[in-house]
Parts: sequence; C-alpha cells; structure tokens
Amino acid sequence: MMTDPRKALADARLYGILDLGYVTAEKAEEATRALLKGGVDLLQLRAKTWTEAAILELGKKIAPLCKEAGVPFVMNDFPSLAIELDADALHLGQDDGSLEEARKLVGDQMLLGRSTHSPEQARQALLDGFDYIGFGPLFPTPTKLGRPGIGMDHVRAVQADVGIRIPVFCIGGIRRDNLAQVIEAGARRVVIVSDLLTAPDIATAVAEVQSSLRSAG
Ligand code: TZP
Ligand code: MG
Repeated sequence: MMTDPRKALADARLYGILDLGYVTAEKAEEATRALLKGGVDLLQLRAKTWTEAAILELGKKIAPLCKEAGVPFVMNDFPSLAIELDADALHLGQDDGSLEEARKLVGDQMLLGRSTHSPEQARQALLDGFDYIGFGPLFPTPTKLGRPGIGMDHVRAVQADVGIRIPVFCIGGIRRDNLAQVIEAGARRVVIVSDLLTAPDIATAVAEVQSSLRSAG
C-alpha cells in the first residue's frame, strides 16, 4: 500500500540505501526485502559503477518492492531512470545540476533531495527548494571515498535551522556503534549504508536503528 511520499518523507527517520558497492546483483533483491522488512522509511538505489541499462533492469525489480511496502523509492543521480522507474524521489549531489534543471526533467511531483557538506550548502539547498537534504559525511567513510568527515559540530545548528523546514538526514560513517553519539549531537534522521548492508542480519540491524531513533524523540 502506497502512502503519500511527501508524508512518508516528513515522518522518515531512517533512510536506507541499496548501494551496489556492497551488494552483488544476485543479492540485491534479498537485501532490499531485508531493508524493507526491518523498516527503512525511504529506500534509494545507488549504483556508482553500473551502466544505466543495468540499473534500469535492477530498478524494475526494486521499485515495485518499495511500492508494495509503502516506502518511497529514491533514484540516485539519474533523472531519466527516476522517470522511467516512476520513482518517488530523485537524489542529486552538489555536482548533479540545479533544482530547476531537475524539475524541468522530472516534473512537479517528484521529490528532490540534495547532498550537502556544510551548513552553507544545507541552507542553500533549502533556499533552492529541495525537499530534503543529506548532511555529511559526518565521519570519513569507504562508501564515499575522497571526502573528509565534517564532524558533528554543526549537526545541532543545521537541524534547528534547515531541519525545521525540510528533513535533514545525517550521513557518512554512521553505524550502530556510534549512533548514540550522533543522536546526542542532535541528529534525528540518518542514512546508514555499509553498517546495515554488511550486517549478518540486515532486517534486525535496521529495526535496532529504527528503535534507537524513534526512542530519541
Ligand atoms: N554521501 C555522503 S556520505 C555517503 C554518501 C552517499 C556514504 C554513506 O555511507 P556509510 O557506509 O553509511 O558511511
Ligand atoms: Mg550524484
């Protein structure tokens, strides 16, 4: 059953990413089902080294699983694939063009997210009209090589400023074993990639994170 993606986004705490750097093509569906079963609130398909054709083929299996679970499906990087897969949202990095360009391609309805790496970029994304932001990487992470960790100093301020207008998802090097610290620093919504996808039991790991986030208030 599909809930309104805008409402699902507003309520979201844990944003899961099916990152094909961590999961083989053969295991992608199984990992998706586990992320959904555990209770991720949004699910992004991210495949940095795959061809568009291969992403499309996998997306045709993943997007319906999200729809069935009532979880918004987010396409990373590719407006064309977001349209073709009828995604609920498109996620864009700082180098993936402007909001206006994306809007022209995907229309009025699709949600648009932006990666931000500083309080200034976070504020700019809000002013640009993005529907949510990722803020990080908080810590250095193998999932995003070449980007330094920005630390947790600005989390509370960005949450109190941008975060009261649009959802702010802290990202980058967040794991079950440092989540309490990240929450303590002011985060209320997070993206976790590698720690969930490499967990022996993905669904249980997701459920654990959800429960920590929800009980943080
Ligand atoms: N953008 C900023 S950090 C990051 C992305 C996509 C990767 C987060 O992955 P992990 O494994 O949770 O550190
Ligand atoms: Mg990108």
